[in-house]
Amino acid sequence: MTIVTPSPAVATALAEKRPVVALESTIITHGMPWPQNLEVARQVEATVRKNGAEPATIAVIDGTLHVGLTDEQLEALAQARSVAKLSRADMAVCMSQGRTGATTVAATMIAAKLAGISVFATGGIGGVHKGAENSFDISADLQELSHSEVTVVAAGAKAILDLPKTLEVLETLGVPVIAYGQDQVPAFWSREAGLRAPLRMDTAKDIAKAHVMRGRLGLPGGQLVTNPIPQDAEIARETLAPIIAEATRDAHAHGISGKDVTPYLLQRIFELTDGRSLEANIALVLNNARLAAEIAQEMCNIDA
Ligand code: PSU
Ligand code: MN
Repeated sequence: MTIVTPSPAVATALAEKRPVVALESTIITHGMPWPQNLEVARQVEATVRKNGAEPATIAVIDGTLHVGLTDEQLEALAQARSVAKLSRADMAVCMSQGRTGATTVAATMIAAKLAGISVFATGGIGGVHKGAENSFDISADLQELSHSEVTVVAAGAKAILDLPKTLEVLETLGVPVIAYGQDQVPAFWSREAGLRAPLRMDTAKDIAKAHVMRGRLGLPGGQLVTNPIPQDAEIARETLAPIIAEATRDAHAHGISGKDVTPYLLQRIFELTDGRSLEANIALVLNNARLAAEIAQEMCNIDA
């Protein structure tokens, strides 16, 4: 473990085989506005702790791949103006040049695996964008789910994506997509996407057992657990559909492409919903942190 630098608390938890939950940092730098981003990052860590696991927020700071950040590091990231957004393709370059970058789902999975962390909580994963048949815009998160042995807890793929195509790609890549406690896949801000989930599980223990079994089979890659947003925080699909369409049109009109697409859409939807999308985003992230902590605990029970 030389290429990753765990914080003292994370190193101790891992050495004692206690549950640890990895957390990404792109959601802090590119997914939410200041100062809510810092508040949420702290709340997510507190939620993981309250539910019996050690949080490990991951980021590259001055070339070092940190697994577990101090509060000062968290605050500096949250306030920073132009932090790089790191996926699988950019991590090594950022580190070799001694720079600072926030990790997406893909990069966080890579770091978690290197550190020996099996469970990761986030908001939504990247996926196949609407119009991908022309733009070819498919997040590296999907491929990473088929590479790195980490169970990722998300509230579904963001509703700004083409959800049916995202599910098809995950199926092609051999990634188990598990809906937690319901038959349908959730769609981030809404509980239901109108699509049946390939797999359903109702307990953290079942999810942990499936992760361990996948390892025993020697299959590379992790699992995607889609956890529906709490009922009282959801925004109806019908309400969001025209807003997403407008945000997507704006992105086209402004020539937004590549890495900038997801942050642009999230910010635009935040504006168009007068901040309601952010409230929902916060509720679902905390909900995912809770479930991830439970799964991490169950995995420790199995390993013992
Ligand atoms: N979920 C959010 N906000 C975000 C993201 C997810 O609520 O900003 C980030 C994640 O880090 C995810 C990334 O990995 O967006 C996907 O970006 P892209 O589509 O460019 O791969
Ligand atoms: Mn993309």
